[in-house]
Amino acid sequence: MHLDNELNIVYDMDINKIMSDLEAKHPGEKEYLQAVKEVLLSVGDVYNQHPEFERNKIIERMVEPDRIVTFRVTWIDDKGEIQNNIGYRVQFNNAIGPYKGGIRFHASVNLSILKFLGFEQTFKNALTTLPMGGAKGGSDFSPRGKSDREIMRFCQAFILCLWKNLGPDRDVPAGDIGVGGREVGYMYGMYKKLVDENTGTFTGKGLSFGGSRIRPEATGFGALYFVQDILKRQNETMEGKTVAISGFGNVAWGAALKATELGAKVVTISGPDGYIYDPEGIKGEKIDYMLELRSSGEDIVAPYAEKYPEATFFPGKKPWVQKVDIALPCATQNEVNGDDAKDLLNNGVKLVAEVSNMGCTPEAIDAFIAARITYAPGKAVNAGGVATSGLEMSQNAEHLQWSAAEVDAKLHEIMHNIHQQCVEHGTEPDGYVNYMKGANIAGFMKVADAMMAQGVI
Ligand code: 2IT
Repeated sequence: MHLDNELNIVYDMDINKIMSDLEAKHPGEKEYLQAVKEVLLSVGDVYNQHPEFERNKIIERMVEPDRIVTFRVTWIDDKGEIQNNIGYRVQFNNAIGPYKGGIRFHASVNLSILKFLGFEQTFKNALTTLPMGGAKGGSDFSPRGKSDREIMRFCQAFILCLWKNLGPDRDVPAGDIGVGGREVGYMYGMYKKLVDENTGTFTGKGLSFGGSRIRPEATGFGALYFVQDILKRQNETMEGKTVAISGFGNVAWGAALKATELGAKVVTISGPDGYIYDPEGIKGEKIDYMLELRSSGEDIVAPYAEKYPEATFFPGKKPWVQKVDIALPCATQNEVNGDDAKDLLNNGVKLVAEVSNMGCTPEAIDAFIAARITYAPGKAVNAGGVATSGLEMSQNAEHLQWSAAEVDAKLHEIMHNIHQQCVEHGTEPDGYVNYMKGANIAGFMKVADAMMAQGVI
């Protein structure tokens, strides 16, 4: 509660009221409402110390996207049949820079998911220290089992609907689940054809046309740099730690690569079909094999256990039942629930760092924090991906390409800085660092300050 001297009004953020108003306006959008609630619960105290935020309706303006573009994407499949999908771009907040965030192609994509991702992206991008606003886009198009030509035609049709809303200083998309280098290449190719300009209005591009070195590795590498900083504060290192990773896409690959390089043993990866447990560690050519598995387009990990008989495939199960020191969810939202958290805690897990966006449910987060183990949220841990996208934008703007060492050094510096912001804003009286609170407060304050400075718009 706070007495505002100027207006003599008592302010106190009423989270229940804000949430019920939001729910009435956006019924059933559970991921979006979940992401908003988490941030509001974290920032309540600092919000109440700033009555000017309330007077300017900062929260009410911040929780709604600036703009949503929705469009029908019509394309022709290999059989000559006409297919229809829905496409979206959620331009969430551009207070601190151009809209920036990935594109997701997955059958599960809907507005609730893209709004939660756009909301999270806004704070994540603020944490990177780079001038980028938040956005997210995508389609319910499923790349599973599609031919290369079908993927290309879909990407072209998608951009034909969206290109007018994009631009290097306006909105810069990138990849996410189902969108990697190939899809970015096809989308950028179509975009460039339409605008007839090489301004790099996409990140995650190929190295030969404006892409940044280290961008494919950046999300996983950045996550491990962040985990290294957490461990360093606890006088620990990655050396000898066992690690459970979920997923087997680009993010899981980068995380496995760096964790192994730092001396840890990665014992699991997973897919929609189940998980792989490899007691000898997923290292060397086995990490390269993840890329091969991914490029088959079938979205299954089972073949790993056929190729490497020392490994076991557990159909339909999640990896969180294995005994590990560190869990790195790298697949998708809400992939660690309350029961998974109990399993991890019962097996003595010490650190859970989300590399996926909102990888843990609120019940799982509460369980980790109650047990006083370290939990770090995706918007801090995985920010190295979008940060390196920001570095790609800088390289494009100056018409240069930096060395891998240069990009990696900047990525390191950015991750240190994010870790520092979390510690500064998230350290509790007993010395425990609540990384979720720290990340939410630091990201929120930066966006709120920028919105305040720019007036009521
Ligand atoms: O969730 C994310 O931060 C991303 N998918 C990357 C976004 C980007 O613009 O590089």
